Amino acid sequence: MVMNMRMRKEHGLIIAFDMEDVDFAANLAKDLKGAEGNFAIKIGRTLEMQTGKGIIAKIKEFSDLPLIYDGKIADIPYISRKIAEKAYDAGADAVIVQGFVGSDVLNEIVDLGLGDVIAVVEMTHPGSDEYIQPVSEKIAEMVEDIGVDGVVLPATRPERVKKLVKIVKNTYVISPGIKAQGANPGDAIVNGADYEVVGRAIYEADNPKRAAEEIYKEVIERCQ
Ligand code: 6CN
Repeated sequence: MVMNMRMRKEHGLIIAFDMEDVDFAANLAKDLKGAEGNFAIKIGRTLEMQTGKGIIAKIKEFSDLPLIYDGKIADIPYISRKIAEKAYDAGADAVIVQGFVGSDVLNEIVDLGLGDVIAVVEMTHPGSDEYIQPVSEKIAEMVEDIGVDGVVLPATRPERVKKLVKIVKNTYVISPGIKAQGANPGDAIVNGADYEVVGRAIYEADNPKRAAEEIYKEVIERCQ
């Protein structure tokens, strides 16, 4: 049985592993061991689809950083629980679940008690305004009542981060959208987020480890 690491409410950078090259991913995980900063790794579906859930165990073998499985789970409670169980069993410390699917799905995963549950409250892309944003305050209230561990809020809309963090007082906030989607390092953290999430700007950089350290430094400097 793999022990799961709980994440804390503190400043840090989550590196999105959305690359398709499994060896590159494993090497980056190894490289990040000595990196200067507070990091976690988020494994996305594009990487998972290369090998299946085994990629979670493989990255865990090479890394001592917290591992988040970003399946953006959004199914009926029974199926959602199964997906989360498999991810935790493979070594994920946290799983990401869509908040809009409703409280029964979130409760089902929280009740497993196998690791952190991170709920998506509002997304970074323009289409998030169409259906999610009009209800995201209600989603935030619902996930706060349930007692999830973390939430996703959009760094691409810092004013939304500022507003929504007031509702999700007891969870840590992770915010994607930095660089490739237009937000600047620090935009979410200065508005109350705890972690910023960066993918392409790190794994597509010439030196991904150095890019991670530099972006981390930029983020932290903005909150001092
Ligand atoms: O820095 P990039 O734009 O390359 O990657 C952003 C990462 C991706 O893994 C994407 O799936 O953050 C994730 N993400 C999430 C929610 C959201 O609203 N927008 C995102 O970009 C999550 N989790």
